[in-house]
Amino acid sequence: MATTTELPALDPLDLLAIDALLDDEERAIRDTVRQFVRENVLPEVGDWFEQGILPRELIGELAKLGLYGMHLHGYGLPGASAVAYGLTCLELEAGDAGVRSAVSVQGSLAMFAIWRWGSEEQKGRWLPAMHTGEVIGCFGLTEPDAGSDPGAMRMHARRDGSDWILNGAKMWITNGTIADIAVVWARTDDDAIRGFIVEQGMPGFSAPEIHKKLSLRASVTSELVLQDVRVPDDNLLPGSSSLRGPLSCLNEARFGIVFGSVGAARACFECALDYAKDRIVFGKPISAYQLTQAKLAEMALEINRATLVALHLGRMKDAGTLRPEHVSLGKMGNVRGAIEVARTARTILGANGVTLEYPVIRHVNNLESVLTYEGTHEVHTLVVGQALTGENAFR
Ligand code: TGC
Ligand code: FAD
Repeated sequence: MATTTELPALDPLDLLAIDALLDDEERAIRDTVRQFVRENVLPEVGDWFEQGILPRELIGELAKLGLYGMHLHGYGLPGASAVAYGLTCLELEAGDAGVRSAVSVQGSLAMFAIWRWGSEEQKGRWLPAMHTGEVIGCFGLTEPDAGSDPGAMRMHARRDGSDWILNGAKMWITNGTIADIAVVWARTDDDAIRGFIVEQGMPGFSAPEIHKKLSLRASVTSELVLQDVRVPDDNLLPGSSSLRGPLSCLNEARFGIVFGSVGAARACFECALDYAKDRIVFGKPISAYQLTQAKLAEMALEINRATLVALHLGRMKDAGTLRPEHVSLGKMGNVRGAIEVARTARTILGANGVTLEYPVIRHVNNLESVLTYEGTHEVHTLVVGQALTGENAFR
């Protein structure tokens, strides 16, 4: 083994030198997004969170960077690797989960649904415009009475000549109010579950914003209300007729969260480490106390573990060997770990841990949504449990 004097210096923010496992292109994309977040998100995101807004201009800036649908190919889309997309999610969520959500929902949910299950005509019409941010999409699966169990959905689509008539409501839909199109999943009379592209302005369709959230405040969350909305058959996604359709899209967005949650954890760790070195209590920086060092060591351990898991899953996705069960394991572990890191960071900051002057409480609150959306911790636990035992314990 080389002596420590021959080895490169330790980087506290990359203790295991995981950076060396990335290639030049992955590093370049990561650095570009990190710089963007430093310049365009971090200076203002505390105010956005306080005001409960996500500025429209930011949505345009993310498009200019080419992030919407960046991991999809064809139709003028970049076709970046899964790892590059994951690192992008990580850097965006180091800014704020709401910003990562904007990119996840557009690229991994709305665009992916059309890319995977749409007709050639739909793909050509919508995907290029969604990549440039000209068209914003949302993804409506959850309903007031059907969240973890989307098979219980009540949204109904009935055939009427060459059209469909949709009735029902979706709940907790990211970007609903600002979206130009909504991918809405509905049950048809043959008991199939099908996806429809519902366009803003179609009579009977409204998307009121949900207020009073104390989490993911820098993100628009909405209800989708459909009352006798007439949708032409051309807007039916022809490729999917069961829950497999929407669930396949969730795999994509969940994958982004496996990486994204590491970003939130890293941001909290970085803040807590700096704070601990500067904060003098009982005559010494709190970083000099064993209890603080134990907290920092546990945080570093978790972040390095979670980064390696994310990278491993990313490599598997690029190799075509990633299964939904792998994504569930990654989402479960990395979001839980990020919450532990964020809450520990909050304790290191003392009272400053509860103000938006620092990023930590924002991430703590955001991670409560991340724990719940894209499949709750319990749902992923049962997916993994079923993979281990062969027993379905959902029902
Ligand atoms: P089940 O009978 O197991 O399966 C029905 C059909 O779906 C297939 N399938 C999958 N296909 C692809 N990927 C997956 N992960 C799949 N899981 C199941 C399955 O093979 C079957 O196919 P087929 O061809 O035989 O019809 O379905 P179930 O009703 O028992 O439900 C299973 C369960 C509970 C795991 C699933 O429904 C689930 O994942 N529930 C959680 C719902 C959820 O995650 N919702 C998220 C909404 S979107 C969101 O939160 C966006 S947040 C904003 C952001 O991302 O930033
Ligand atoms: P429920 O399903 O009612 O679950 C309540 C509790 O019961 C949870 O703890 C759950 O884990 C537990 N539970 C459920 N089933 C079982 C079981 N079998 N065994 C043990 N425990 C169980 N949805 C979309 O479609 N599109 C979006 O863009 C979107 N964006 C969102 C943005 C935000 C900010 C939030 C908070 C949510 C968003 N969602 C979106 C909705 C999200 O996906 C759902 O909230 C989530 O799937 C859980 O559904 P629920 O809230 O109805 O909880």
